Amino acid sequence: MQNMPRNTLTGFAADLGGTKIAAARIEQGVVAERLITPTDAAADPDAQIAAIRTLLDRLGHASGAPLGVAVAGRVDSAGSWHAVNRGTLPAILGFALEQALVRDLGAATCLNDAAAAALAEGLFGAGSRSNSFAYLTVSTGVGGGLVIANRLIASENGLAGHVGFVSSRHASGPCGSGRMATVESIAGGRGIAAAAAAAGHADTDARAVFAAAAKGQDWADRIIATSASAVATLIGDLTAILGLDTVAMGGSIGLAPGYIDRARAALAEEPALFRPRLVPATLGHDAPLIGALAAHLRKESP
Ligand code: ADP
Ligand code: BMX
Repeated sequence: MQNMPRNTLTGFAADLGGTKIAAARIEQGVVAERLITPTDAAADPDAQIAAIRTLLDRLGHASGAPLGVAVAGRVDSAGSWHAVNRGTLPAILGFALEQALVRDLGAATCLNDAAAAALAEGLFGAGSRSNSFAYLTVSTGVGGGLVIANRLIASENGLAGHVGFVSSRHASGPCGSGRMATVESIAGGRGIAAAAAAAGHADTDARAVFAAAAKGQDWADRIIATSASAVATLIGDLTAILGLDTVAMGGSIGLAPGYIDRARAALAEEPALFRPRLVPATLGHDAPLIGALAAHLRKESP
């Protein structure tokens, strides 16, 4: 990607996902301080901005300081924010996010969380030497960002890269996007929790399913194996479309111990041509934060 020295990144970033909001003060490309709070998934956009602002205030953000904001959901070219999965963020139905951030915080750029992470990994991480790169987050949902021939793929409606909404032979139920049997509906955190409930374990989130699998519980192990298989099939499909050479995995599920090994084992069943290099995100949980600030600074001085 276009050269941007990592040490030129100084400012603030926020990352609003379906489960948690993270905010950070970034100095010379490194997260110097980070705060995390749970997402109130049902909250309206003004309340979401207020939650971000509370964290930024505590980090010493002053109006007009460089700020990148990564959010779950699509952000269109006018800076409006829409949930694609209405089950995850039901009150985000088209809101002028960039305008509101600039009004409340002085300066900001916003983009999808997985797109931000893909940008960061493409510039500074696992994708920096790749010609055809995908970042996948397995978290509340399954998100994606694509960096092909050194460009982050974007569409005017902000939907490009939403790879979690691809159909999956591992899935069968409805998805909050309105589609049926998507990768996200079986492999993401909400899908894992739904599978646990269907197996008789109500009120069990994905983290608890991983804990049960670690204790040797078969029902939990099967659910995680299905998630990893669905993600591996998605990687094979994306490779057929885009000729991927490298995929980086992020998100609390993607980075959970053992998950990437399961995905690699499932990917090993694909023919070699459909098997890109699969690695954990080099920047780990910092990727969306670093990418959001990078997007802002690139926009300010392209
Ligand atoms: P967000 O989706 O808000 O970006 P995360 O990347 O933390 O947030 O993903 C949230 C999902 O990850 C939830 O479904 C949660 O249960 C699950 N999770 C969080 N921590 C872990 C963990 N240590 N192991 C497995 N799953 C986890
Ligand atoms: C969903 C979708 C994406 C997002 C991805 C990861 C919504 C609300 N979210 O596919 O926009 O990038 O989840 O988000 O439509 P996270 O909440 O898992 O971090």
